Amino acid sequence: MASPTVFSVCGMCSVRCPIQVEVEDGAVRRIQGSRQCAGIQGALCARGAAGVALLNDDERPQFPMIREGARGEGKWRRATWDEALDYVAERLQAVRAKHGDASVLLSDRGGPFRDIYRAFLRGIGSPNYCNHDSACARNVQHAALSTFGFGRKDMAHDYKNAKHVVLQTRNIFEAINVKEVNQLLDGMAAGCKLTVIDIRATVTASKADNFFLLRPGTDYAFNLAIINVLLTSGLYDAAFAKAHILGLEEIQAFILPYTPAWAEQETGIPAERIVDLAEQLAQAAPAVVWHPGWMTARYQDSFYVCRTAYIINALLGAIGAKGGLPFANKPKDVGRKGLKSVLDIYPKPKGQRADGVGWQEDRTHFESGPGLLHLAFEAMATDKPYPVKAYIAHRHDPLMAYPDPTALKKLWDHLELLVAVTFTWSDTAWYADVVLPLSTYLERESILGSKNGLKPEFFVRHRAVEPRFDTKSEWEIYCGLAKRMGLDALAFSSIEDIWRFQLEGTGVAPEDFLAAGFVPLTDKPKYRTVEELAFGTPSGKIELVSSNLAKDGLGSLALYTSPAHPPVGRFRLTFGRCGVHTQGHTVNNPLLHAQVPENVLWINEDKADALGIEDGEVVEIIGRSHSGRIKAHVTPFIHPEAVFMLHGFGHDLPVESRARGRGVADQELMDHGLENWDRAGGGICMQEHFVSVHKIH
Ligand SMILES: Nc1nc2c(c(=O)[nH]1)N[C@H]1C(S)=C(S)[C@@H](COP(=O)(O)OP(=O)(O)OC[C@H]3O[C@@H](n4cnc5c(=O)[nH]c(N)nc54)[C@H](O)[C@@H]3O)O[C@H]1N2
Ligand SMILES: Nc1nc2c(c(=O)[nH]1)N[C@H]1C(S)=C(S)[C@@H](COP(=O)(O)OP(=O)(O)OC[C@H]3O[C@@H](n4cnc5c(=O)[nH]c(N)nc54)[C@H](O)[C@@H]3O)O[C@H]1N2
Ligand code: SF4
Ligand SMILES: [Mo]
Repeated sequence: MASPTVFSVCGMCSVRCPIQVEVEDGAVRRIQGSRQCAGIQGALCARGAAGVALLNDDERPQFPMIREGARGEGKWRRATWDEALDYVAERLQAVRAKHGDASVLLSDRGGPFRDIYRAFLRGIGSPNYCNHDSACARNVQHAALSTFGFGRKDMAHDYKNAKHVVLQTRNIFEAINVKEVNQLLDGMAAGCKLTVIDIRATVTASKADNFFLLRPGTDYAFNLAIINVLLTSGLYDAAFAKAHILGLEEIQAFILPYTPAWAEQETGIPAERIVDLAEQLAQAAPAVVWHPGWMTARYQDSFYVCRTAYIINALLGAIGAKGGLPFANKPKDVGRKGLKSVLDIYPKPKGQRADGVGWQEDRTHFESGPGLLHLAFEAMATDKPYPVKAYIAHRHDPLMAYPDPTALKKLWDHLELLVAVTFTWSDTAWYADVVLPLSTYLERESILGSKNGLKPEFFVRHRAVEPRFDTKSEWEIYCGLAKRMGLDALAFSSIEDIWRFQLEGTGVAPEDFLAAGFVPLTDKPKYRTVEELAFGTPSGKIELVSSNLAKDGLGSLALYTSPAHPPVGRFRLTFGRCGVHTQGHTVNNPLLHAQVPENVLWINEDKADALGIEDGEVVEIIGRSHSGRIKAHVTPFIHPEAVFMLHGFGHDLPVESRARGRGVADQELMDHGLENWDRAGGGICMQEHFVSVHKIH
């Protein structure tokens, strides 16, 4: 019997805020942010509050389903769990026998609960785990690795103590992480300045001290000019640079042509404003956060935008600084033992990855852990370096999350097995051979997670109520498959057994999570000094000049190439998020749908005028082979070269009555987009597409 208040974590997006769920007679009455968490204090975003609507929604997969008709036709056979798991296990075994263990691919959305299915994949003997990140933050991650030798999450953003925060391609008050939003608001209340660099005026921009509306795709020019000013005017932290930075002289020579006056031509931002920003930052240093960006799968040079952002932080001495980018602590950094990893039940498979990451020429500088999914998709069609014939999309909807779904389906048609594990319908689930329906986050528990930070912690998702339908938790699904496939060491029969396995030697017990859902591993935030830390680069320093990049024939900073202006009559297609939806998977949620039922097309008022388009009018947007109808949002607050729409709309599944036929899907307007990716950072270049907009006569 569940207790009246269950402490758990939200599952409406990938942030996983701590929550408390009030349960009455086996039903969820109310969800609020955890009152036990100082950074949350009861707060949730709108999506978190709409969790009850997800739970109560009947328009989600309710039982396992096996495809009967053609892929995507929507003819399903209802199956029992035994049938569905037997079916998947048998098909996986058949594919392994025919094409080898490595022919099985699994992709997900990353996160702290993935060890259970990664262990499953390892048990099978496949190295082909990928996450979603080549369509999200791979460029930032690789920029961090090349500059510091560790990942982007190994540093925190200390908004609360910052004196100046720069958000570039980052709309923090609409693309939300509740704790971060609260910290930034606290920081701003204490006098922190906010600078926003965007192509349109967002909610975040409306709160900025400095707002730069620049030409789409010219951020690299902007950043090079900032570096130019910092170095040529001696505004950088010379002592920090001497102690910790490698390659300053080379960069000093490289940036000489990239003056603010030059950048003005590119970005449209007056040179004196760029100089002024550099001066403001130098005054606030080292308590400065120049955000390196999050959704950075946008341009050919996005990797270098992220790298220059990190370089600017380094030049200001903000790396490792209080109020800057302090180092995130792992359990061992605060003298505690970390969780025992379920992943390590099986050794890392020895074979090479199908996406070529880590071994193929030009791909050695990429991080092999989550690989580059679009390249694994390519292998499905080419059978190079070897066949990929079974694919499990776990918490992943690549038909929405990658460009050009028509092309992607063709690649998937080479698969002998396509499985989707999900709690909402998605284009991918609809196209799958088997749908394994996951319980919503309120109806399932997870393995324990570990969060690094100034105060590292362990946390858990507790089951608040029993599943309304015939759905299961991840651990039940993968342990069930493991049992059927002879992977006995992974065939746990209860979640408590898994928790006890993970907690071995940590001094923490499963019961310790009941009171708050998380267990902090230290009382106070711990700031480690930069002197205490070895950078993971080959030189042990912050590498402005990177030997790893050079090995793959890449520049440490690329020569600047001006992004194309849209051809006459066309616009650069740009996209982003709003505060009340998560990607594409909440648009059919009754409460959230009521808030924002469809996306609209932001278009600059002068351009709209010239096309005779009025605010609110339905217009046609045309890509190379797809088009759609969408309401125009005519505004002065977007750069004239761009049109902008929210991502995640334009659903057409018959099982989603609310979302169906509302708005336009941006990914469909990105023909050949799977082939356009950044060789330096690995990210897809999703904003290198042009569209035309027409009045409907
Ligand atoms: N509410 C909500 N919050 C979310 C999510 C969600 O779906 N909904 N998703 C989460 C995820 S997975 C991610 S990755 C993050 C994404 O977080 P963000 O990256 O902050 O969010 P986006 O809205 O994708 O993009 C940020 C801004 O980039 C701007 N932009 C577009 N092109 C350019 C350009 O050329 N230059 C500059 N300077 N700006 C440009 C857009 O106008 C937009 O305002 O949000 C997370 N938080
Ligand atoms: N054109 C375009 N493409 C984009 C973006 C864009 O802005 N424009 N944004 C990119 C970004 S930043 C990202 S992060 C990706 C996101 O891409 P995805 O990760 O594919 O997006 P989601 O909608 O969050 O989740 C996909 C599916 O997983 C299910 N799901 C959600 N939570 C869970 C869970 O805990 N377990 C399981 N098993 N299933 C779950 C959802 O119901 C949904 O069906 O898309 C990227 N692609
Ligand atoms: S940011 Fe919102 S949706 Fe995401 S975990 Fe937190 S409350 Fe849930
Ligand atoms: Mo993302």
